[in-house]
Order: sequence, then C-alpha cells, then structure tokens
Amino acid sequence: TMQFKCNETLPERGTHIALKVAGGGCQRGDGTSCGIVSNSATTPGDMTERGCTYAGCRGVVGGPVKDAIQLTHGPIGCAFFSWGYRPHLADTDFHMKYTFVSDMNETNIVFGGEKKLLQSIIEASREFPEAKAVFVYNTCSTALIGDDGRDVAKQAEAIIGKPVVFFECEGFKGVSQSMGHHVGNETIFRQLVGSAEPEGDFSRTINIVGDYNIKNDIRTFEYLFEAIGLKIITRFTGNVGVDELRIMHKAALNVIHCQRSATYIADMMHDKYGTPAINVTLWGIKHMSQALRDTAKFFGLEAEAEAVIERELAKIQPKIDYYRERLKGKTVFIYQGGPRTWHWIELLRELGMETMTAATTFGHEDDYEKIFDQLAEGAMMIDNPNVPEIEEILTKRRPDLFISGNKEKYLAYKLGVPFVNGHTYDTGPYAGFIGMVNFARDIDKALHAPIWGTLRNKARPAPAAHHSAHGFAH
Ligand code: CFM
Repeated sequence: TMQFKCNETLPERGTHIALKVAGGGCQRGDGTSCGIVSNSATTPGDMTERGCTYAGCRGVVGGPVKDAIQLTHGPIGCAFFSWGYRPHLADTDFHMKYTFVSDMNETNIVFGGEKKLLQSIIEASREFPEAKAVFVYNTCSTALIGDDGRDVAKQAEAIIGKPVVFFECEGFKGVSQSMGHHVGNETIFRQLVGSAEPEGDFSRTINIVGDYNIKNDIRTFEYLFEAIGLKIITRFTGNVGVDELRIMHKAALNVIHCQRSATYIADMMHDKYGTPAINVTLWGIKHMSQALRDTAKFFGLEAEAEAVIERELAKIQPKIDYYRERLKGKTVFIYQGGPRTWHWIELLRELGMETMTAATTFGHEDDYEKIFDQLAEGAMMIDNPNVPEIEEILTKRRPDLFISGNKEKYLAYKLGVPFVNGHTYDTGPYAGFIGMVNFARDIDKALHAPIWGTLRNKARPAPAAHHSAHGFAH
C-alpha cells in the first residue's frame, strides 16, 4: 500500500491519501476503500501548513472589504502577521495599507480587554472618519479570557454611529482557516446584508460571490459579464465596499466562484431572500465560457454570451496555442488551499499538461470529489500534506512543475523543481481568458528557466523506470 515515511510516526496520515487506479477506482493509503478523510483535526506534531480560524476570517473574507477599519482584538502579532500577505486588491488601498489592533498586553489579559477594545474602536474611527464601518476580529487570547466583544461592538456602534461588526473568529475554533470563512460569511450576512433598501431595477444584476480580486483578477472577467449586459451589484468580497454588502440581497442571481469560502452566504441568501445561485469556475477556456453561458442563460442573454465568448477566444487562442506547444506533456503537482486545485485541472489540460498529484490544505469532501472525478488514472490525491510529505512528492513522484504558495516556494527551488505561485501570484492576474495567457506565460518561464540546466547537484534522483514513475515510497 501507499506509505509515506512519516506514516511510521503518523499512521493516520494514510487515511488522507488516495491513488486513482485503473478503471477509475481508488486505492487509499491505509488500504481501505475511498473517500479520503478531510476537514478533520490535524494530529499534534504533524507539520501542517494550515492557518487558523482568525486567518480565514480576517485574511480571506473580511480583510478585502476596502472601506472598513480592520481591527484585531488581540495581541499585536495577530494583527501584524495577518496584514499584507494576501494581495486582495481594490480600487482604493485603505484596507491594504493599514491594520488596526487593540494591542492586548499582559495586564489586559489579566484584567480584561473590553475597555481597551472600546477605546480602540472609537480612536480608530475618529482618526479615519472616511471608513464606513469597523470590523473587529476576535483572537484566541481575548476569547479565552471571555471578553464580550459583541457587547462592546454594540456600545461602540451607538457612540460612533457606524456599523461595528464583531467576528467571533477566535483562532482555535474549527480545524483550519475554513471555519473562518464560515464565520465571516455568517457575520457579514447577519450584520450587513439587507440593511439598506435602494430603489431601482435589479432585473439584470448579479453578485460575484467568492472572488477576492487577487492581483486584480476581476479585470479579467468582470468586463465579460458586463459585455453580455449584466450589472454587478456586489462582489463578495474582492474590491467591495460596506455599502455594497448592505444591498447584496437586491441582486437577481449569485454567481459563486470560490465554492469553499463563500457558498455559505449564497445559501443564507437563498433561504432568506430566495436568491438563486449558480456555481462557476472563472479559470480556463472551457470553464470561463461555461460560466458566461450559464449566467447568460438565467437572463435569456444566450446570444450575447456566444458573441462575447467568440470575440474573446479569438484574441487569446493564438497565444494559448503557442504555449501549449511548449508545455504539452508536462506533469504538475497542484497544492492549493482548497478549490483552486480542482479549478485548474482542466485549465492545465487545455495547456497540454496533466495533474499527477493534487492536494489541498483545508478542502472538504466536496472538493475532493471534484478533484477525484477530474484526475487521470495513476494520479494521487492528498489532504493537508505536511512538509516531509511535500518533499517526498517532489523528489519521488517528480512532477515537472509545482503550483503552490509562498510557504512551499523555497522548498521547491532547493529541490530543483520549477514553481509557480498559485495563491498570491508573482505576476497575475490568472483568471478569465486573458489571465490564462499570463498563467501560461509564467508556467513557461518557470519550466524553461535556464537555471535548471546549470544545477550540478540535483537534489532530485534520476527518473524512475516508466511504470513506477508514480513512485512514492512503498
Ligand atoms: Fe477560495 Fe481563495 Fe481558495 Fe480560499 Fe486561500 Fe486564496 Fe486559496 Mo490562498 S478563498 S479557498 S482561503 S480560492 S488565500 S483567494 S489561494 S488558500 S485555494
């Protein structure tokens, strides 16, 4: 059966690994039948790369809101290390430039931090009157001492006359940052959505749900939706303002892109307002085209969508053909936080490449189902891989390319494996049709960098014989 070296000390890791075998079946690392275990607590001692609930709420869902004061209730380190690492850009940079913290010190931990939090909210909102709201994020320390942030938020709201939104996203809640997405969705829905009622015709409007405008991804797809005659009301939460979140319920359709981090709010809107939703992938030729078709169909704008798709594909097709010629036959290890792993299998195929190993940090069962369905025979799927496992995959399975994040970048370089940053993008944007050309260009650059020809002591062993090329340790 499949075994990684670290399975000797962490035998339960076997339940997180599966291989797609001939006939589309599955072999799991512990020898039992499939589905792998996911979204479960990491064993202490396992070198996981997971983030905490606070990270998922502050860093992923709440943090992109561009005109809110982003205030951490906790020690200064929680604020500093949640600031600036994710380029969720907007047309203003207030949210990227500043970070706020109640700066809990030892005395506050002993005697309580509620007064300090209230002062912090008041001070920050006086200092930055242009902000439309204050978002307060709870951390482990303030949750453990029992500070009543909800009550403080209510008091503060009465004083400053603006929404103060308190996120109960203490780091230890849940098993990964995924819980933070959930808390972020529920809190924004409860506190903001539906709190303004504009007049007007909303019959041809959509929300883009679950895009965070990483390195301006929206520039690659929003104009496509607009070109077929639709208006985007609210973005959840890339390049969004507080006032847009308040009127999110007015849109005729939710178009859900990141289905791990944002399906929650679409479900709540469906229950409360009856808003229909569709799932889309805004990456790659086939999926981006399908997204436009499915969205257009809802509004009876099919002909407009076809015209847009034809016009846009004509622009990129020669470039895609050029890169496909250079990239075809290469194998890839994709390791992303969640859905991007399954979003990209098809895009890579469109570039002539095959995913031979697929992993996520915090994916749930539905993410792994989507990954497994799309993988070819012989491919491996692994949940929440730890650092020694990633190293084994890179050295034993030997992908031609590793698509992952900054945490893995230098490991890849040290092992001599071409690498592309799929989380924060070193260049980007990568979504939509024009973004795919950027993605292909960056993959090409990584694979064909002259440095690989100059390595003297290749950390990677010589290629294994063909039929054991799936070679993890046995
Ligand atoms: Fe959604 Fe994301 Fe992702 Fe994600 Fe993330 Fe990200 Fe990601 Mo990094 S929201 S789940 S928590 S698509 S920051 S923009 S790239 S791990 S796969």
